[in-house]
Amino acid sequence: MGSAPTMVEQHTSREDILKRFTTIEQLEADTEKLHEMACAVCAETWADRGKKQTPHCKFGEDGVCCRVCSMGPCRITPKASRGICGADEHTIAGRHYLRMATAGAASHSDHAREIAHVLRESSPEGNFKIRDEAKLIRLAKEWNVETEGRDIYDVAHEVADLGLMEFGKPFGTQRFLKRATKERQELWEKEDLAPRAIDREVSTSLHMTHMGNTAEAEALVRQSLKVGLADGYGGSMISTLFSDILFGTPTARSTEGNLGVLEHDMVNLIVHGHDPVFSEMVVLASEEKDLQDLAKKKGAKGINVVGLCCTANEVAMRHGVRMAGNFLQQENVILTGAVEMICVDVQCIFPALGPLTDCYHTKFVTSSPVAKIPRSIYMPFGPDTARENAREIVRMAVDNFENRDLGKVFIPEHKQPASVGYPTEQIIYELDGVTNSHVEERGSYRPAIDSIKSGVLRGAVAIVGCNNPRVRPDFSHIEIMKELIANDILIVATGCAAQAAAKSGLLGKDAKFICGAGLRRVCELVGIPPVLHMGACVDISRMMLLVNEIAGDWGVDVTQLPIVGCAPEWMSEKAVAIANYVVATGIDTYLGIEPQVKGSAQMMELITEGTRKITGAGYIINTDPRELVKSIIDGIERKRAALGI
Ligand code: SF4
Ligand code: MSK
Repeated sequence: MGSAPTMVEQHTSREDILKRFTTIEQLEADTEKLHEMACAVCAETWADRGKKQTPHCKFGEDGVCCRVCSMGPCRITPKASRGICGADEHTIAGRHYLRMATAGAASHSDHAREIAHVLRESSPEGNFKIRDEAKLIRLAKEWNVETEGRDIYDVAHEVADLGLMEFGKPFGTQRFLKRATKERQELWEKEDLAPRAIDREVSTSLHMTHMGNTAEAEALVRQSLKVGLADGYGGSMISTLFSDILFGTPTARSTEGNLGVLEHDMVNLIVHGHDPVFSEMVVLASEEKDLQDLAKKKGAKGINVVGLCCTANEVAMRHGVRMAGNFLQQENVILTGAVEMICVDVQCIFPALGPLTDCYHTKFVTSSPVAKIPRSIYMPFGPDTARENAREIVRMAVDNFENRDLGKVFIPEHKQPASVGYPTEQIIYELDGVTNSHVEERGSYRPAIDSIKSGVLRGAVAIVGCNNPRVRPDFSHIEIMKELIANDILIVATGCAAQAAAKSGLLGKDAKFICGAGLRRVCELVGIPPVLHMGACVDISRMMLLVNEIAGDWGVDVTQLPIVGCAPEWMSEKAVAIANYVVATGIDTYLGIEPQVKGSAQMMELITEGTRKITGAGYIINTDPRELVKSIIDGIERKRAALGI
């Protein structure tokens, strides 16, 4: 249980409390100072390249440039309303949108496939073991795998095989669709949105968008929803659940966030990317005594592994590893001059890290054939050799400590305490504590539902996605979160949005002092922060499970819940896949960056209103964060009014 506020806390003004957080201006000042240092060593940053790319190509921004065949490229202009084949702006923008969703679904799902293969290779003596047997057994039973009297690894291998079949099975739809409410399952069936094998939906989407196939915008939007669902209830859900089985289901733990987690007197090793198979091993290797001793022999106090982007989320919530920051912080860590190595696996890795690390002593290690990058050291990483690979990587970082150039070092001091690791199980366990003080009996959604019904909590928002130089980076994340919690709206956060919260201090328990009275009471009763860290991008599948279970317990459809999604600064194709499965689940999704379909009135209508007629939800787009947050609050209040609460 959380503690009541002390007398001091009760009498501290909101202004004083706000001083405990790192402001956007402080974050920007740190970045500016680091960018000045980049200039001094002739290194280029995203800000320099961004200037050279501005203004952006209007055809690309509007989604009306097509190059899917070599008769083109074709652009839609006032004097050319169709491409050479006759495709109009709706077809061109729609095809591009579906291709984005497809690339996103393929990326999450290929990540999942790797993890399924690792589960298949798991063994008691091997590098990868089963850490959450109970979750494995529950999943085995759900999938009708015999568990009685069997070795746990035999069960794991059969579950892994079934998981792998989800990618290519010739018949049937995704197994995890059954985790949605009955209403959703029926709707997906009726609307032909229930995804078949993941690879089938990816292939069909690419087939549909090949020259000379689908030209109807609505059909392209419908397939975007379907391929999105193949990600959300296929690839992402498999990835999340299999990771929990292999590495343990996360639990609440304390850590810190922002560049101040780098240490002057330690070997700083950054893990960046998405796949926990890689980062888990590096973290474990860094704890081995001989490597720690080697670091001391080299003059360091030890090895400081810190995370970046979604890898930060993965290792923070399972090990408490500290988090250096989000997507646009990846160059900043190098610019501190204090990083011996940045090692990466897949997704969201700037190719710029190659030339940038050349300006410093930092070693840049890539590990996956999926993400080979010029001017990196490529060290392939496999399940059989994982421990040796990881030890080699750590040893290389340690050896590099003596090459640090102290004249180039500047570590900004800002860092904030953060509570991380709130998967579905932990959230419901904590929220059940609002009315149930018997720890061992907790596990019901009723108290959470009752808190929303009574208005103590007005609702919940899932804030997800990247940060993006098209807007003021992190500003929207931080300002929207502050405004929502001040209005008694609980936040669950993943990905780089969660990292923005960590950098500012909003994942810390002090954030309760800037909440509305209702949310603050909940936070104090159960000892949670008002922004709950739920994990990486693939863990948005956890959010889908949470809303489906709450809707099921409440006895309403998901569309009726005062729960919405928000991606204020999204940038990646994965975000398009995510937004599609969130909307397909019946959850309104508020976007702060416009999808690149503005040149098609039909597409704009379809993604904001058209999907509502199919799934009951759509996008609400506003590039002004203050207006965006106001529309979120209004949307939640409208849903409450419709429910009569
Ligand atoms: Fe042009 Fe049609 Fe080819 Fe696209 S598919 S490049 S619009 S001819
Ligand atoms: S890492 S997809 S920048 S959230 Fe998942 Fe961050 Fe967006 Fe990559």
